[in-house]
Amino acid sequence: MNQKLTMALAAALVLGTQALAQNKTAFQILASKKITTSDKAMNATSGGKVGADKKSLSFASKNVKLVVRTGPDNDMMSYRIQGLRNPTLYVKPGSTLHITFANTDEDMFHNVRFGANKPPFQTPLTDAGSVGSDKLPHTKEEKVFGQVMTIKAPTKLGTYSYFCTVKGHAPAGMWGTIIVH
Ligand SMILES: [Cu+2]
Repeated sequence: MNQKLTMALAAALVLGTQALAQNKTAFQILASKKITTSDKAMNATSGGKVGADKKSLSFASKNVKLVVRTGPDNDMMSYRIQGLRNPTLYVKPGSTLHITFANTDEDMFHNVRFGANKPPFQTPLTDAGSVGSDKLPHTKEEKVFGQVMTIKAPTKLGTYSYFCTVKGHAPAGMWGTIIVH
């Protein structure tokens, strides 16, 4: 084998290994669809087991249902999941997350993204390296804009985040932790 070919093969091997390593720590989006929903529908439970401190939700099954809405008027820079504020989510490696997200805010755009980003979140925070919803418009009369997504959690154990990439939102508190354990 000539030297050029050997080097090209070695480079390909390195790239392949990196891609594999990235996949293990990355969330992957499998499906996504925009919906319109109602404020009331977004109070549905996610079916997680609430932690003793009421700050976490644990999911034993690898099929995780998450209903994620934005915070109320007096706490707009936050999420609510199963009534909890920015709860820490405990999921199994490689879980399939069936997420319904809706922006129930009356005057701001929001999204929810999942990634390896960690606080403090830099401004501007981009969508690069994370998956999740588009920036969804605020409610219009009774109409609530949402997105239904199927997202695969990383297979590598670790601490990841969910957050809003609208400028200034994550640094202001619009984020939570998701732990793959
Ligand atoms: Cu936001």
